[in-house]
Amino acid sequence: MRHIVIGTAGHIDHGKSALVKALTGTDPDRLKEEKLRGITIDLGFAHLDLGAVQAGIVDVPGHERFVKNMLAGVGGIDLVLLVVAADESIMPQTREHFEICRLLGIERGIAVITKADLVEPELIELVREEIAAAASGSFMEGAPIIPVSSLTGVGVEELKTAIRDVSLRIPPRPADRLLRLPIDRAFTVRGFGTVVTGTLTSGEVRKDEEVQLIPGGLTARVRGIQIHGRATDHAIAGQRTAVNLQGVDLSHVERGHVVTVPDQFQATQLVDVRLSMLPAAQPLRNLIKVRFHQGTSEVLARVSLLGRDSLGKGETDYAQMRLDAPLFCLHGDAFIIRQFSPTVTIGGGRILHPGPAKHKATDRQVRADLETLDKGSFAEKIPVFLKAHSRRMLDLRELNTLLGLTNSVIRAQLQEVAKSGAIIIVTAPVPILILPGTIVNLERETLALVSRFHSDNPLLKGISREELRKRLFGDLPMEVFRSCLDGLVQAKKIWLQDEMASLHGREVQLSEVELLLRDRIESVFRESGYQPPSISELAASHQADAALVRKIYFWMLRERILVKISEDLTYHREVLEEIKHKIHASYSPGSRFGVAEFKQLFDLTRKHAIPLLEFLDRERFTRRQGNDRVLL
Ligand SMILES: Nc1nc2c(ncn2[C@@H]2O[C@H](COP(=O)(O)OP(=O)(O)OP(=O)(O)O)[C@@H](O)[C@H]2O)c(=O)[nH]1
Ligand SMILES: [Mg+2]
Repeated sequence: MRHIVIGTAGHIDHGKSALVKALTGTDPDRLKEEKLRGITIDLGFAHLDLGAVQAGIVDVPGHERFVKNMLAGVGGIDLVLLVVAADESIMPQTREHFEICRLLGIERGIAVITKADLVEPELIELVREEIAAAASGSFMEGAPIIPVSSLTGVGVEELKTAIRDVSLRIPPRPADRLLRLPIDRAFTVRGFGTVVTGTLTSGEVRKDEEVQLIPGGLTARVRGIQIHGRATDHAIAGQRTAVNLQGVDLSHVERGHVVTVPDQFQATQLVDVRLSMLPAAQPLRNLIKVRFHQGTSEVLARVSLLGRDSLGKGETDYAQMRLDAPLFCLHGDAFIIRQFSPTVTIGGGRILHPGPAKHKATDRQVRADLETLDKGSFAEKIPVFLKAHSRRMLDLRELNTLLGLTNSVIRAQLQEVAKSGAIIIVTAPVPILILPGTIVNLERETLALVSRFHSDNPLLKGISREELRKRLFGDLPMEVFRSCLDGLVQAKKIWLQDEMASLHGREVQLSEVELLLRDRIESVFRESGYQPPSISELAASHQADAALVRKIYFWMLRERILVKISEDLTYHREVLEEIKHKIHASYSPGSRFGVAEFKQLFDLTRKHAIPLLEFLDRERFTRRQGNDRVLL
């Protein structure tokens, strides 16, 4: 069974609502005022049961003052019924509605000549010719044109057959996208609470699942779903859907909000677009205010043209829209713009980037990037999205905020892009996508920083890993840092030892003077044996620059020539080895000895003996037991 959504379109009073009633038995005009005035004001809905084809019909108003309502209804439709009254033929809103369908990228239509009972057959033929001429070169070229009388019923069955035929040829909506249900109506039902309706443009929604409303970010639970008035557990893309939301108050929900999956999307106030002006439109001046329609929402916006003062009638170019209020849209979504006043439709196009940076109007690269987002393949677009982000990388989730694909689809597609070498995927809980050039730059900066660190700190072995990360990768994900460093280590450009990064192959080189001092300090520690000097004593006795002594002392610690065992006790490594030897020579493993014995063995005072014993405990050479030590 195929589910499709049909929209009516056409001039006021041309018989759209009467046609919906003739097709379905439902009068789509539901408001009191509509019945009173005999015109449609807001969207109306009906269900057309054609057996294998189940269609939701959205009936739109023809009055020029209500085109904004028409726009909220026409967004998600698969097929348009372009209604033209036989006694009036094509009129201004026939053209405006038709242009809107064209700009929104609607791909299929059937023209219906209504009120066929009112005119002679020759006139119907004239209207048919006018419609064919207007449709030429558009998505409706060659579309069926069917005369109908809603009054007598003539042509209604033929129209149903045409609708069934066209519908069965409509490819199913791609199943690769996440849930989006742009709300066109919100109301309360006694005993149930808030209900929203709309055309489920992508994905699916299930009973009891959690959903989010954007903008606003409120979450709710799906308490019930209805399709064409029947309760169901599950609705899919292409169905007119009513959702009973638990946990949100009606006052927080309105037309223009979108029901979607939780924690994935956010609204935007800046979008990059491809904008086409209608042939009859006034030229659009840079930064002029317009009405921006997308999905079921309408916001005011300024059009920032790229390095030009105006966009003339019939012209197409890239532009950035600054929206007055947040709106939820994705790459590839269609939109319409209408003049601020008087409100007429002047153009429309496609969203290229739903969350870009602000552009400099003169930046040539911007135009090239937008062209790729407009015309490029998926693999060509991804690097542009990465480039457009300030960090020049995105995690998979962030990228999908722009695309709205299902998890498995986006993962598979990105694997393909990575295989081509256009991006690098860094493994992380949420995989991170980076341009190869960004990694190259980070590696170059890392090498430069390490080598600068070496020249500033010649006696240090290298920069600590953590400091390196803070200085260069401060706001970048840990995994990116790790991957860069690993890459450099594998390429034998960096040495990583004891959490210290140094240039590969680098040895700390001491100057002549430093070498001499180093030798002297070493012999002092060797010769003083079990009672080594403190560092201040050391500096004083050598009459050398205290800072230099300190520097070399620290270097010797890092090189493990000296070992610091407590705040003010440092031993030569060999002396410590000797101490261990001597203990082994005097005791067998498992035997005990006390502090006094230890003092005696090495001829030590408490000042040296206690820190030494504690050091040996820490080294797991001995273990303290009461006041004694056990040799391990
Ligand atoms: N004789 C005749 N009258 C029709 C036919 N279809 C509609 N009408 C009449 O035309 C008038 C307008 O019909 P609607 O269906 O309300 O027109 P509409 O296009 O929905 O108008 P809006 O929604 O306001 O744009 C009504 O008085 C209908 O009875 C038809 O096939 N034959
Ligand atoms: Mg109507």
